[in-house]
Amino acid sequence: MKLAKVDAAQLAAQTEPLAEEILAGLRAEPKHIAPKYFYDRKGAALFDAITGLDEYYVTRLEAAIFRRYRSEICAAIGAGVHLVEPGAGSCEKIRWLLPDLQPQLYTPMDISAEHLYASVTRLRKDFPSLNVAAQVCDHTAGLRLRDDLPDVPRVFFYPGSSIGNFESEAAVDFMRTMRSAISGRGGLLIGVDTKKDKSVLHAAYNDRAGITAQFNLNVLDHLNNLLGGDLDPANFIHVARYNETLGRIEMYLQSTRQHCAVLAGERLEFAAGECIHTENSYKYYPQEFIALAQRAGFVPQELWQDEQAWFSVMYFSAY
Ligand code: AVJ
Repeated sequence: MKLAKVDAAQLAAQTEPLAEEILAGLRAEPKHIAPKYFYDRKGAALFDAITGLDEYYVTRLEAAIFRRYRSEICAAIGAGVHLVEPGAGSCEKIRWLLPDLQPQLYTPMDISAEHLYASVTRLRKDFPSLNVAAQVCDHTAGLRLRDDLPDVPRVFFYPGSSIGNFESEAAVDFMRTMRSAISGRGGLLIGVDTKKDKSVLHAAYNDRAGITAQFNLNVLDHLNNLLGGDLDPANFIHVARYNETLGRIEMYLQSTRQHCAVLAGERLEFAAGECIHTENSYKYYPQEFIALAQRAGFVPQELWQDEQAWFSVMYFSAY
């Protein structure tokens, strides 16, 4: 099967820096920046470093679950599917399923064309018989699937508890969007972080080496580069706390002093102690998450967890 590359115009339209969106968030009260802006080249590298931290159990446990239950997971999905991975980034996690799972086609999606094509090149080298049709797409703004894709069962792969970045209602909406992109047999394989002791969560987002702090602060450099600006990371500190009521980690950049900055030609004022909300990371008990997926039209099939039930991998079918 040969599929043409994404054309340049489509690519440009989808990756255009969203100055208005970003400025609207920084004019708002409280100020906020969407977590997708963490991932410039440096941010992606910092996130990779986070996944290797002792305190960040998320990636380690998810990988262990996939190692231990790979054959069950592949059996639940079945062979010959079209696997679609929104926000695939480095395309590392699909390797957990290969070569056991024999998809007909793999569609990694990412907001960064550069990152995506580099990842796909590496993947093709290691799995030359895998059909890959990559797609540049900001999946938080809607799924754009090409219409020249084969008519085989479509299975979405959304690992890493990326779903935790959405507010719960938005998570249902996003799952509904995936659900409606499945026409026949198909499903959703998803990794979800679980509610657990507050101290464990706190440590995972406040690591001793300060990598999460660097990751959070880097968003300012990314915005400066993207839009032209002088947001100074030295004026902010990293704050991450678990909001028990809402069941989510909240990350902020807190201004340590009153100051002004310019971004995309606009003057922004920061009071001493003022926070920019940069990320939510929702945690769900499996039953809570299953209820959300059901509201999106998915049917629960399987649940795999580590021994401590700190992380969950779930498979839902579309029917
Ligand atoms: C990629 C959204 C799953 O919420 O744990 C890690 C991002 N932020 N440390 C998470 C993140 C700070 C991560 N997700």
